[in-house]
Amino acid sequence: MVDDRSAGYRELLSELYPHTGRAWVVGVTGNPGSGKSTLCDRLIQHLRARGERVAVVAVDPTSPFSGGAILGDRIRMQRHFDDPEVFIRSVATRGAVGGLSRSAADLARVLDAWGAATVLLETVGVGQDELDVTRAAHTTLVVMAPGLGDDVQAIKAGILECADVFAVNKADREGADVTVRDLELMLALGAEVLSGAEKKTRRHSAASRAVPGASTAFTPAIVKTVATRDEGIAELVDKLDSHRRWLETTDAGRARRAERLHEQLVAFLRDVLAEQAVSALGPAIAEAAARIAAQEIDPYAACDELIARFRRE
Ligand SMILES: Nc1nc2c(ncn2[C@@H]2O[C@H](COP(=O)(O)OP(=O)(O)OP(=O)(O)O)[C@@H](O)[C@H]2O)c(=O)[nH]1
Ligand SMILES: [Mg+2]
Repeated sequence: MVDDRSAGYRELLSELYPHTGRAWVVGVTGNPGSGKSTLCDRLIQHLRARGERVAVVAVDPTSPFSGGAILGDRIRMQRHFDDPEVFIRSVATRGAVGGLSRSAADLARVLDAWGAATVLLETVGVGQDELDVTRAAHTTLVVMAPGLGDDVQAIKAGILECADVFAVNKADREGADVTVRDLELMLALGAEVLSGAEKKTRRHSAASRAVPGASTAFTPAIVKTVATRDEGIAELVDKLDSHRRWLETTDAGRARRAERLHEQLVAFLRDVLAEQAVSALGPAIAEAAARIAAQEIDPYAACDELIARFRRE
């Protein structure tokens, strides 16, 4: 119901809300084929071993041809399907602006209410959709694999700021150490830039000095894994746990959680407003588009006109 946004889903989410707030949401992202689903399968196994209830939402890019979700994830995580304490679901991205982020955050909430201790959100790639999913997650795991062409250059954009733990998967293959070294270098450079910025803000604000630990950024961990052979997974779980502890026990961690909730609210507001505007304006949007095409009006003025009209509705 929530995934389809059937009538009444928002009321349902509101009713579920008081039962949420306990689950730890982990976003798992990385290039196609890097081993995200196989790693999720292992993570389920390790989390189940400590008695946790686990949920997985695998977000598949909607095929431009069939419009359906690819079911690779189900195959990779098949052996957990008859475990009643494990819930696995594939959802398709819709291509609508903000649609994915909202859906992923909403689904995570439903599973939180169900009692999942951990919710894994698997997404492909590092585009805008994935950054949105990251906003819905407490902890973001970025999966890389050597020899896939997903060298550090390729993931630089955007992901550095949101990666909390890196798994260099397929460590049984050549090139894993190079990938680890590249990542370390990139993180060191990032830390340098960050600490420079921090020094600057500190000079200007006495407040940041007054809050102990307020500027203690989390240093992302890098773990080599072989998902197919269950190697490095215990260490990976360990690193994910330490990020969770950082979120829960430090001022910087708590500030980050608050910031994410704020971002989520803004994203939700944007979605709902856009939805309401589009449905209220109806054919006026197409008319404005036609006028833009005929060079009668520029898109900026058209936008202002539409907003003014929406406000009058
Ligand atoms: N050699 C090796 N192969 C692996 C490892 N982990 C996964 N694979 C294989 O890599 C292929 C892709 O794995 P998936 O888990 O489906 O990767 P994915 O990132 O979920 O893929 P998409 O969801 O399609 O983006 C499968 O054939 C896996 O068996 C590993 O550590 N070493
Ligand atoms: Mg997958």
